[in-house]
Amino acid sequence: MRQTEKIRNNRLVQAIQRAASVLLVAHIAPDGDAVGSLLACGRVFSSLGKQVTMALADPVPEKYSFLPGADAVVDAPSLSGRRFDLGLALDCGDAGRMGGCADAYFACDVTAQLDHHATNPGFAVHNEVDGRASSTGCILWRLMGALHVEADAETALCIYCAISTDTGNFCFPSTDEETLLCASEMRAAGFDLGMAARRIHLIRETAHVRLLGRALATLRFFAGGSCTSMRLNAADYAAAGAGNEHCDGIVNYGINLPGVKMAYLLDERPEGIVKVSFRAVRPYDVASIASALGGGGHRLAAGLRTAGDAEAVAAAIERAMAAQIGEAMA
Ligand SMILES: [Mn+2]
Repeated sequence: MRQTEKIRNNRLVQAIQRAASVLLVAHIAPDGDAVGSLLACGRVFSSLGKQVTMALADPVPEKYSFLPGADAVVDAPSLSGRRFDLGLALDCGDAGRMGGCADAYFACDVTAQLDHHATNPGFAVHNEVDGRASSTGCILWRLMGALHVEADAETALCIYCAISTDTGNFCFPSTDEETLLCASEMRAAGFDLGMAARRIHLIRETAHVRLLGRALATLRFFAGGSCTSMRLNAADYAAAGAGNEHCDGIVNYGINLPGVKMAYLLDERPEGIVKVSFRAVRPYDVASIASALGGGGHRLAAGLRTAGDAEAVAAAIERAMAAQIGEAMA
């Protein structure tokens, strides 16, 4: 069994040990890794006797509000005029990701960060950045090793949230041996996995499920069954009682089907805006299809917003997808 990678930055550990007051910040539009790492780090530093302030520029999302300490997170305006020995940023790929908390962070006597975005420019004095780590939660776990702090059940729950969300519930290829070792140690600390997994990974908002039902009713196969389309419009949102945020993830139902290589979800929004989400599996490439129509993204996940006619956009997408399938067959 491979040893956990150690924190390579001894000066970071010393800076933490010296600090009496610490400001912890994670990124805007916080996800499970941001919230989980922030709350776990807060508990670890509190256990070391430090004065801890946890801040987020945006509120903790409702689905993570059950995590221990979520109600102690403060907003950016409440930091004005306060000073801290150490500012530690978590899961922020660049300083702008701190949003309104950046000013208070850079006003700290010493700055540090834990992150796993390969493009991180190293904006802190002490940077612990590893682009190969599956989550910031895993890097925090390394730091806990360096600080000789063991996870209690509450800290373990927060780290489980961080690592399970950033790995797509341990499905993404970033789920390495270290991730599973970390998960194993968290499991042993005794948090309620069944409850946490249900809250974080299984429960969906009712409006989302109703909207999903309407999208699935439009599911159509083309290009010999290797591509799918789904459609939504303003009437679907109204019938489902759904808002824009309830569309998240619906396109995945179109790609996660046997034999399907590419999928898109076309969403006719009010004011004549057409929103399209694309998904592909290797070696197909939806980024090129999206960008040809004015959108962008990654090869396997891309998006598009256009004022174009919905039928013309759909026809262009299906031609481009069918062409890619045809090339691959040739
Ligand atoms: Mn992350």
